[in-house]
Amino acid sequence: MINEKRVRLLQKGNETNGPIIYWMSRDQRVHDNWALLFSQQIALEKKKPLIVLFNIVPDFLEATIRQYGFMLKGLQEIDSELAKYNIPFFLLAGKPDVQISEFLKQKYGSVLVSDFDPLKIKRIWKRDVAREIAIPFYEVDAHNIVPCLSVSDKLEFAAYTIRPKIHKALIEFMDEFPSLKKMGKTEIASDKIDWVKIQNSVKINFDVKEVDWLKPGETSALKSFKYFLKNKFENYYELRNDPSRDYQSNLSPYLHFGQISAQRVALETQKFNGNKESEKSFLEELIVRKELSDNFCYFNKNYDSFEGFHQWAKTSLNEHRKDERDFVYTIEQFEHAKTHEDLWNAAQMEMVTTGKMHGYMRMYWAKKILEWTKSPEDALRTAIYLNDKYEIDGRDPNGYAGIAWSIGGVHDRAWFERPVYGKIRYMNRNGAEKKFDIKSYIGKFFG
Ligand code: FAD
Ligand code: FO1
Repeated sequence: MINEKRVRLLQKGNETNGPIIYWMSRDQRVHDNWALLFSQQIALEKKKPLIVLFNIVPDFLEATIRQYGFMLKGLQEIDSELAKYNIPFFLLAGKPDVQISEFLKQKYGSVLVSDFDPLKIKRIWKRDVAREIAIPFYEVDAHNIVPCLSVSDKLEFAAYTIRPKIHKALIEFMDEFPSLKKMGKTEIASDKIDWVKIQNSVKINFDVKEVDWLKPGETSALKSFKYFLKNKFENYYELRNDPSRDYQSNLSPYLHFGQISAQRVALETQKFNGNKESEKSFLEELIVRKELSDNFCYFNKNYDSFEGFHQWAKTSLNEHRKDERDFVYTIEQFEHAKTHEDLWNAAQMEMVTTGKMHGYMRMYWAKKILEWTKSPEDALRTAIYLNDKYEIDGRDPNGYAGIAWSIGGVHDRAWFERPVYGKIRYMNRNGAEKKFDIKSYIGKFFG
């Protein structure tokens, strides 16, 4: 049975005797998906068919073909995997409130289930859909191990405040997943989806090319994770912050699109029983840091603006608005890696060419944008725009929280005061030089 703390009734309503419908969005996977398992649980209880649908919007937060291509290939795999369980899959395209309400009427849907997402755009989608329907509408947190709304009912200050709350709750929520059951034959035939037509129908930027070093989809996500455990996990602890080496897990694109469950990753990491230091720091990132980002985006509606910073940071940054900037660059100069600094340019080129900048360099990259723009607002706009355009894992709560940490000291503490930064933590090139071989990193991406 699904822990009911994962489930929230968004809106009451009157059930019809039609199918149970799971509107998949954030958690794009068939296995280890609490929202799908919950939908199946009620379908079996009520002896009703189960349908899964996904609605494509043509323009999601600056996303380009790099992200849509990754996502659509993952959805294609879902379509064929669900067929093995007699669960019809439908792909809609357009405004969610129009598409979903239309579909529910057409299919005579009796209950709607969605998955949890703290981003404003998703909450607006759900609000608009709820207005159009009169059947029960649930939301299931399938993304977090400890459901976001169970961890805390308020904005957490930092990792050290949320960590004990998460660790205390892990016992209850780190349970093994039940497997998805095969449904009985249904007369509801899913459409034959023309994936090429869909990919060409989205009006997005096709200049940011898809990447080929990371294969999209649920099967590749699990393979990639097993590879990480076997070949990198041992040294993750001491090498994860070295951008000149490749010792991060590279799971963030898969986690962002929900093609792998963080809970599955945590369960398998514990079973693997590898290097204990690596396990501690990996699970800290995967559970505490990641869930802190959902908490930040859910409870702070200004997660993507200056307003979202703590008072101490706003006051301090305001006091240094007039400070002389040694360099000021436009978005285009940043985008085309045309700054005076080879290390920063290399980080930009890593993101543009691979779609995934190393985690350590993301902090450095964003902080230098604060240093080389006219205002913190300009810095935020630049960082979010570039991050969401080029990172495969962009448009994610982790990104908004990471950028707010770097530019606005969110989840961080005040640092020694200095020009432009005020009390926001400073990072500089010789700090980087002490940590890793910057020549080899620059040579790789800006040689
Ligand atoms: P690993 O080190 O293998 O970590 C495993 C998982 O833990 C990650 O996939 C992620 O889910 C989580 N995690 C790791 N570090 C963090 C962190 N600092 N905050 C929250 N969760 C974390 N992450 C994104 O998913 N999308 C983004 O757009 C994004 N933009 C960022 C921008 C800036 C300026 C900063 C400072 C950080 C950003 N991050 C973002 C967080 C972090 O850098 C990435 O999650 C991480 O580098 C992803 O690589 P990985 O999965 O190989 O990491
Ligand atoms: N979610 C959807 O339900 N429909 C979409 O068309 C869609 C497009 C999309 C493109 C890029 C991207 O990074 C995310 C996208 N998402 C879409 C949202 C995604 O499923 C995640 O839920 C959120 O971005 C993470 O919170």
